[in-house]
Amino acid sequence: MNLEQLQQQFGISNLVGFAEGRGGMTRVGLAHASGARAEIYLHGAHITSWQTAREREVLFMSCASHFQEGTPIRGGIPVIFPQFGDGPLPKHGLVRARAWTVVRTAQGADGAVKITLRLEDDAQTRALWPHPFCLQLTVSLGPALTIEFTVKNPGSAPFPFQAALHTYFQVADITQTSLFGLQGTAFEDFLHPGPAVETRAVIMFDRETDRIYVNAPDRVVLDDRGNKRKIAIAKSDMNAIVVWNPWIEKSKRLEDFGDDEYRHMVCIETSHMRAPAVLAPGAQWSGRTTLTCENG
Ligand code: TA6
Repeated sequence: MNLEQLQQQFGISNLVGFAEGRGGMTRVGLAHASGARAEIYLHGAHITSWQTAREREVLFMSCASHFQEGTPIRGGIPVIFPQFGDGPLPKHGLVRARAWTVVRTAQGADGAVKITLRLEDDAQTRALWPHPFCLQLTVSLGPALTIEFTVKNPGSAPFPFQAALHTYFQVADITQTSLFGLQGTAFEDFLHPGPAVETRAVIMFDRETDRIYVNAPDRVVLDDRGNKRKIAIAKSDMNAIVVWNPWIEKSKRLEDFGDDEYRHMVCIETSHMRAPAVLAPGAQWSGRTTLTCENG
Protein backbone atom coordinates (compact mmCIF):
# COMPACT_ATOMS: atom_id res chain seq x y z
CA MET A 1 0.00 0.00 0.00
CA ASN A 2 1.50 3.35 -0.95
CA LEU A 3 1.44 6.53 1.12
CA GLU A 4 -1.66 7.88 -0.58
CA GLN A 5 -3.56 4.65 0.00
CA LEU A 6 -2.41 4.48 3.62
CA GLN A 7 -3.45 8.06 4.22
CA GLN A 8 -6.80 7.49 2.58
CA GLN A 9 -7.56 4.28 4.45
CA PHE A 10 -5.98 4.93 7.86
CA GLY A 11 -5.24 8.66 8.13
CA ILE A 12 -7.22 10.66 10.71
CA SER A 13 -7.19 14.43 10.30
CA ASN A 14 -4.83 16.11 12.78
CA LEU A 15 -4.32 12.79 14.61
CA VAL A 16 -2.76 10.19 12.30
CA GLY A 17 -0.67 11.01 9.22
CA PHE A 18 1.58 9.00 6.92
CA ALA A 19 4.72 10.38 5.29
CA GLU A 20 7.98 9.32 3.74
CA GLY A 21 10.53 9.08 6.51
CA ARG A 22 14.26 8.54 6.57
CA GLY A 23 15.64 6.13 4.01
CA GLY A 24 12.42 6.51 2.05
CA MET A 25 10.61 4.28 4.55
CA THR A 26 7.02 4.87 5.60
CA ARG A 27 6.57 6.78 8.83
CA VAL A 28 3.33 7.38 10.67
CA GLY A 29 2.86 10.31 12.99
CA LEU A 30 0.46 10.27 15.94
CA ALA A 31 -0.68 13.53 17.54
CA HIS A 32 -2.58 13.86 20.82
CA ALA A 33 -4.65 16.85 21.92
CA SER A 34 -2.26 17.40 24.84
CA GLY A 35 0.53 18.19 22.38
CA ALA A 36 2.17 14.78 22.78
CA ARG A 37 3.55 13.25 19.58
CA ALA A 38 4.85 9.86 18.47
CA GLU A 39 6.44 8.55 15.30
CA ILE A 40 6.46 4.96 14.15
CA TYR A 41 8.08 3.34 11.13
CA LEU A 42 6.29 0.42 9.50
CA HIS A 43 9.81 -0.98 9.27
CA GLY A 44 9.91 -3.17 12.36
CA ALA A 45 6.78 -1.45 13.79
CA HIS A 46 9.52 0.71 15.25
CA ILE A 47 8.56 3.63 17.48
CA THR A 48 11.32 6.13 16.79
CA SER A 49 10.07 9.14 18.74
CA TRP A 50 7.81 9.97 21.65
CA GLN A 51 7.55 13.60 22.67
CA THR A 52 5.65 14.73 25.73
CA ALA A 53 3.01 17.46 25.76
CA ARG A 54 5.90 19.84 26.47
CA GLU A 55 7.51 18.62 23.22
CA ARG A 56 10.41 16.96 25.03
CA GLU A 57 11.80 13.80 23.42
CA VAL A 58 11.82 10.78 25.71
CA LEU A 59 13.35 8.15 23.41
CA PHE A 60 16.99 7.96 22.35
CA MET A 61 17.89 7.71 18.66
CA SER A 62 21.49 7.22 17.62
CA CYS A 63 22.87 9.83 15.25
CA ALA A 64 24.51 6.92 13.42
CA SER A 65 21.41 4.75 13.08
CA HIS A 66 20.66 3.19 9.73
CA PHE A 67 17.24 3.64 8.17
CA GLN A 68 17.21 0.99 5.48
CA GLU A 69 15.37 -2.18 4.57
CA GLY A 70 16.65 -5.25 6.34
CA THR A 71 18.63 -3.33 8.95
CA PRO A 72 17.47 -2.58 12.52
CA ILE A 73 17.09 1.02 13.64
CA ARG A 74 19.39 1.92 16.55
CA GLY A 75 17.23 3.61 19.14
CA GLY A 76 13.54 4.09 19.86
CA ILE A 77 11.69 0.83 20.63
CA PRO A 78 12.89 -2.22 18.66
CA VAL A 79 10.39 -5.12 18.71
CA ILE A 80 12.04 -8.42 19.60
CA PHE A 81 10.57 -11.85 18.69
CA PRO A 82 10.91 -14.89 18.88
CA GLN A 83 14.43 -14.81 20.29
CA PHE A 84 16.07 -12.27 22.60
CA GLY A 85 19.80 -11.73 22.13
CA ASP A 86 22.07 -14.31 20.51
CA GLY A 87 20.98 -17.81 19.54
CA PRO A 88 20.17 -19.99 16.53
CA LEU A 89 18.24 -17.13 14.90
CA PRO A 90 19.60 -13.69 13.95
CA LYS A 91 20.28 -11.64 17.07
CA HIS A 92 17.06 -10.34 18.62
CA GLY A 93 14.97 -12.46 16.29
CA LEU A 94 13.18 -12.04 13.00
CA VAL A 95 10.86 -9.07 13.14
CA ARG A 96 12.62 -5.80 14.03
CA ALA A 97 13.72 -5.14 10.46
CA ARG A 98 10.70 -6.38 8.54
CA ALA A 99 7.87 -4.43 6.94
CA TRP A 100 4.77 -4.53 9.13
CA THR A 101 1.31 -3.61 7.86
CA VAL A 102 -1.35 -1.29 9.25
CA VAL A 103 -4.47 -3.01 10.59
CA ARG A 104 -6.41 -0.08 12.02
CA THR A 105 -6.20 3.40 13.45
CA ALA A 106 -8.64 5.02 15.85
CA GLN A 107 -9.18 7.66 18.49
CA GLY A 108 -10.34 6.08 21.72
CA ALA A 109 -13.16 7.40 23.87
CA ASP A 110 -10.44 8.68 26.22
CA GLY A 111 -8.96 10.70 23.37
CA ALA A 112 -5.95 8.43 22.97
CA VAL A 113 -4.75 8.02 19.38
CA LYS A 114 -4.12 4.40 18.42
CA ILE A 115 -2.59 2.40 15.64
CA THR A 116 -2.36 -1.38 15.32
CA LEU A 117 0.36 -2.94 13.18
CA ARG A 118 0.65 -6.58 12.17
CA LEU A 119 3.31 -9.02 10.99
CA GLU A 120 2.81 -12.63 9.97
CA ASP A 121 5.19 -15.41 9.06
CA ASP A 122 6.31 -15.85 5.46
CA ALA A 123 8.63 -18.12 3.49
CA GLN A 124 11.68 -16.18 4.73
CA THR A 125 10.78 -16.48 8.40
CA ARG A 126 9.71 -20.11 8.03
CA ALA A 127 13.06 -20.94 6.46
CA LEU A 128 14.68 -19.76 9.70
CA TRP A 129 11.96 -20.61 12.23
CA PRO A 130 9.42 -23.24 11.16
CA HIS A 131 6.37 -21.81 12.89
CA PRO A 132 3.43 -19.73 11.65
CA PHE A 133 2.83 -16.67 13.81
CA CYS A 134 0.78 -13.49 13.88
CA LEU A 135 2.12 -10.49 15.78
CA GLN A 136 0.22 -7.33 16.54
CA LEU A 137 1.53 -4.16 18.09
CA THR A 138 -0.95 -1.56 19.23
CA VAL A 139 0.52 1.83 20.10
CA SER A 140 -1.71 4.18 22.05
CA LEU A 141 -0.71 7.84 22.51
CA GLY A 142 -2.37 9.79 25.28
CA PRO A 143 -0.81 11.49 28.29
CA ALA A 144 1.21 8.24 28.42
CA LEU A 145 2.52 5.95 25.70
CA THR A 146 1.10 2.43 25.85
CA ILE A 147 2.27 -0.47 23.72
CA GLU A 148 0.38 -3.76 23.59
CA PHE A 149 2.33 -6.63 22.05
CA THR A 150 0.31 -9.71 21.03
CA VAL A 151 1.66 -13.02 19.76
CA LYS A 152 -0.78 -15.54 18.24
CA ASN A 153 -0.07 -19.13 17.29
CA PRO A 154 -2.27 -19.98 14.29
CA GLY A 155 -0.43 -23.25 13.73
CA SER A 156 -0.98 -26.82 14.85
CA ALA A 157 2.14 -27.13 17.00
CA PRO A 158 3.21 -25.27 20.14
CA PHE A 159 6.21 -22.95 19.90
CA PRO A 160 8.57 -21.44 22.48
CA PHE A 161 9.17 -17.70 22.18
CA GLN A 162 10.75 -14.69 23.79
CA ALA A 163 9.37 -11.21 23.25
CA ALA A 164 10.66 -7.78 24.25
CA LEU A 165 10.26 -4.06 23.72
CA HIS A 166 13.90 -2.99 23.62
CA THR A 167 13.26 0.61 24.65
CA TYR A 168 16.07 3.18 24.43
CA PHE A 169 15.48 6.11 26.78
CA GLN A 170 17.21 9.43 26.24
CA VAL A 171 18.84 10.86 29.38
CA ALA A 172 20.74 14.09 29.91
CA ASP A 173 23.68 12.36 31.58
CA ILE A 174 23.95 8.65 32.41
CA THR A 175 25.99 9.50 35.52
CA GLN A 176 23.04 11.59 36.74
CA THR A 177 20.55 8.82 36.04
CA SER A 178 19.26 6.12 38.38
CA LEU A 179 16.77 3.28 38.30
CA PHE A 180 14.40 2.45 41.16
CA GLY A 181 12.27 -0.62 41.78
CA LEU A 182 14.45 -3.69 41.24
CA GLN A 183 15.80 -4.26 44.73
CA GLY A 184 15.43 -7.90 45.74
CA THR A 185 14.91 -9.08 42.16
CA ALA A 186 16.90 -12.02 40.82
CA PHE A 187 18.92 -11.28 37.72
CA GLU A 188 21.27 -12.84 35.20
CA ASP A 189 24.28 -10.69 34.32
CA PHE A 190 25.34 -11.21 30.69
CA LEU A 191 28.76 -9.86 31.64
CA HIS A 192 29.27 -11.96 34.78
CA PRO A 193 27.29 -15.21 34.40
CA GLY A 194 25.71 -16.75 37.44
CA PRO A 195 22.48 -16.10 39.31
CA ALA A 196 22.37 -13.09 41.61
CA VAL A 197 19.90 -10.85 43.43
CA GLU A 198 19.80 -7.07 43.14
CA THR A 199 20.68 -5.56 46.50
CA ARG A 200 20.51 -1.90 45.47
CA ALA A 201 17.39 0.19 45.99
CA VAL A 202 18.91 2.74 43.61
CA ILE A 203 20.79 1.46 40.55
CA MET A 204 23.35 3.91 39.23
CA PHE A 205 25.40 3.55 36.03
CA ASP A 206 29.19 3.71 35.99
CA ARG A 207 30.13 0.79 33.70
CA GLU A 208 28.76 -1.48 30.98
CA THR A 209 25.50 -2.89 32.24
CA ASP A 210 23.69 -5.81 30.64
CA ARG A 211 21.31 -7.66 32.95
CA ILE A 212 18.00 -9.47 32.71
CA TYR A 213 15.87 -9.18 35.84
CA VAL A 214 13.54 -12.16 35.94
CA ASN A 215 10.09 -12.07 37.52
CA ALA A 216 10.66 -8.35 37.75
CA PRO A 217 8.19 -5.99 39.47
CA ASP A 218 5.58 -4.48 37.18
CA ARG A 219 6.79 -0.93 37.73
CA VAL A 220 10.21 0.69 37.79
CA VAL A 221 11.16 4.36 37.63
CA LEU A 222 14.01 5.92 35.70
CA ASP A 223 15.19 9.15 37.34
CA ASP A 224 16.66 11.33 34.62
CA ARG A 225 17.92 14.01 36.99
CA GLY A 226 19.77 15.93 34.29
CA ASN A 227 16.45 16.55 32.55
CA LYS A 228 14.62 17.04 35.83
CA ARG A 229 12.16 14.26 34.92
CA LYS A 230 11.20 10.76 35.93
CA ILE A 231 9.97 8.10 33.55
CA ALA A 232 7.73 5.37 34.95
CA ILE A 233 7.91 2.06 33.10
CA ALA A 234 4.91 -0.14 33.91
CA LYS A 235 4.28 -3.60 32.47
CA SER A 236 1.66 -6.35 32.68
CA ASP A 237 1.99 -9.98 31.62
CA MET A 238 5.65 -9.44 30.88
CA ASN A 239 7.90 -11.24 33.33
CA ALA A 240 11.31 -9.66 32.84
CA ILE A 241 13.18 -6.39 32.51
CA VAL A 242 16.52 -6.02 30.73
CA VAL A 243 18.76 -3.10 31.68
CA TRP A 244 21.51 -2.16 29.24
CA ASN A 245 24.10 0.51 28.75
CA PRO A 246 27.05 -0.33 26.46
CA TRP A 247 29.44 2.11 28.17
CA ILE A 248 32.75 3.08 26.56
CA GLU A 249 34.32 0.02 24.93
CA LYS A 250 31.17 -1.61 23.56
CA SER A 251 29.98 1.75 22.21
CA LYS A 252 33.13 1.88 20.08
CA ARG A 253 32.28 -1.57 18.66
CA LEU A 254 28.80 -0.60 17.57
CA GLU A 255 29.10 0.84 14.06
CA ASP A 256 25.63 2.43 14.19
CA PHE A 257 26.16 4.10 17.56
CA GLY A 258 28.30 7.12 18.44
CA ASP A 259 31.30 6.49 20.69
CA ASP A 260 29.99 8.94 23.30
CA GLU A 261 26.29 8.22 22.95
CA TYR A 262 26.31 5.87 25.94
CA ARG A 263 26.33 9.04 28.03
CA HIS A 264 22.83 9.94 26.89
CA MET A 265 20.90 6.69 26.85
CA VAL A 266 19.87 3.64 28.77
CA CYS A 267 17.72 0.69 27.69
CA ILE A 268 14.99 -0.49 30.05
CA GLU A 269 13.43 -3.38 28.15
CA THR A 270 10.13 -4.89 29.21
CA SER A 271 10.25 -8.50 28.13
CA HIS A 272 8.64 -11.90 28.31
CA MET A 273 11.17 -14.68 28.59
CA ARG A 274 12.94 -17.08 30.91
CA ALA A 275 9.58 -18.47 32.03
CA PRO A 276 8.56 -21.43 29.85
CA ALA A 277 6.89 -19.11 27.36
CA VAL A 278 5.39 -21.74 25.07
CA LEU A 279 2.35 -20.85 23.02
CA ALA A 280 -0.10 -23.66 22.36
CA PRO A 281 -1.81 -24.01 18.99
CA GLY A 282 -4.56 -21.42 18.69
CA ALA A 283 -3.42 -19.57 21.82
CA GLN A 284 -2.18 -16.01 22.20
CA TRP A 285 -0.06 -14.01 24.59
CA SER A 286 -0.40 -10.27 25.16
CA GLY A 287 1.97 -8.07 27.11
CA ARG A 288 1.47 -4.40 27.80
CA THR A 289 3.94 -1.63 28.59
CA THR A 290 2.98 1.89 29.63
CA LEU A 291 5.52 4.72 29.71
CA THR A 292 4.72 7.85 31.65
CA CYS A 293 6.98 10.86 31.82
CA GLU A 294 6.52 12.78 35.08
CA ASN A 295 7.41 16.44 34.82
CA GLY A 296 8.11 15.67 31.19
O1 TA6 B 1 19.62 -5.31 25.43
C1 TA6 B 1 20.67 -6.10 25.70
C2 TA6 B 1 21.40 -6.56 24.44
O2 TA6 B 1 21.19 -7.93 24.24
C3 TA6 B 1 22.87 -6.21 24.60
O3 TA6 B 1 23.63 -7.36 24.83
C4 TA6 B 1 23.24 -5.49 23.31
O4 TA6 B 1 23.77 -6.38 22.36
C5 TA6 B 1 21.90 -4.89 22.90
O5 TA6 B 1 20.96 -5.89 23.22
C6 TA6 B 1 21.83 -4.39 21.48
O6 TA6 B 1 21.74 -5.46 20.59
P1 TA6 B 1 21.76 -5.10 19.01
O7 TA6 B 1 21.62 -6.41 18.29
O8 TA6 B 1 20.61 -4.16 18.76
O9 TA6 B 1 23.07 -4.40 18.77
